[in-house]
Amino acid sequence: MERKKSNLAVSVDVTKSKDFLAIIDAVGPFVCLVKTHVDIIEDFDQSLVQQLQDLSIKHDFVIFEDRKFADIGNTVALQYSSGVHKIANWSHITNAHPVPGPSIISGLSSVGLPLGRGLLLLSEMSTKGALAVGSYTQEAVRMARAHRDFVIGFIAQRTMEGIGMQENTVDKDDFLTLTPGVGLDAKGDAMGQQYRTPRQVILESGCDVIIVGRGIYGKDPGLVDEIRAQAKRYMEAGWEAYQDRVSA
Ligand code: BMP
Repeated sequence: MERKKSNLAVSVDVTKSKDFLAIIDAVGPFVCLVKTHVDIIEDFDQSLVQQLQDLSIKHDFVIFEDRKFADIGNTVALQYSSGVHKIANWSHITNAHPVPGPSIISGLSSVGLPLGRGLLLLSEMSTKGALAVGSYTQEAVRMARAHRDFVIGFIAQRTMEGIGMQENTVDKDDFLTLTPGVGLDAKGDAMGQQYRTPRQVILESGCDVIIVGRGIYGKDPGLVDEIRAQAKRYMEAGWEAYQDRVSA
């Protein structure tokens, strides 16, 4: 993030590998991270993974497969390491719902730790009516604190710093907060998504990274110049809000 002066992550939720790679190559210079949902790609094969890794090196970004694991330890270890996608082989970080309890972290870390991978826990969600609130969020943060060797942060709507801690605790967290539900032009979509601006997310809510999908690639993945311009716009808005937060 510091090297590229970017706290922008782009979520590339398209179904064709040609569009997927074209968007990533266009936004690459502006992002610290690319977030994927490889299970929506219709023509997925292992060569796509190789090309994604090449782009990650070319543009210096981290790869995050947004897999949202949510099962027992034994099952998530298999889903993470095996199957068609073999996520652990190529995705630097992935994420999990804390709903099964700490065993989900043990299962995933048995695969990911030896490979130097990291995990994000979903302690909140951006959607209307989300159930990840209150004590659920607090327990997610406690789970993360108990597994600092593998958990590097959260998908959440605000910083999780200090949540669930006793008052006067001197212990400080050092987790990242990556936040989806970010848009400069829309307030939401027709399926419950809710958007806030980079300023609200980074400056007011103390998050670190903005995750932007449709706000950048829009409706037509072929408009590469427009996608590049939007990526630059979101990168500048995110970084300016971050600079304002750290200098406040
Ligand atoms: P968009 O900016 O187009 O709404 O996309 C948001 C992305 O972030 C999607 O890939 C979605 O799966 C993900 N996401 C989210 O929107 N809210 C959450 O709480 C967690 C997510 O992973």
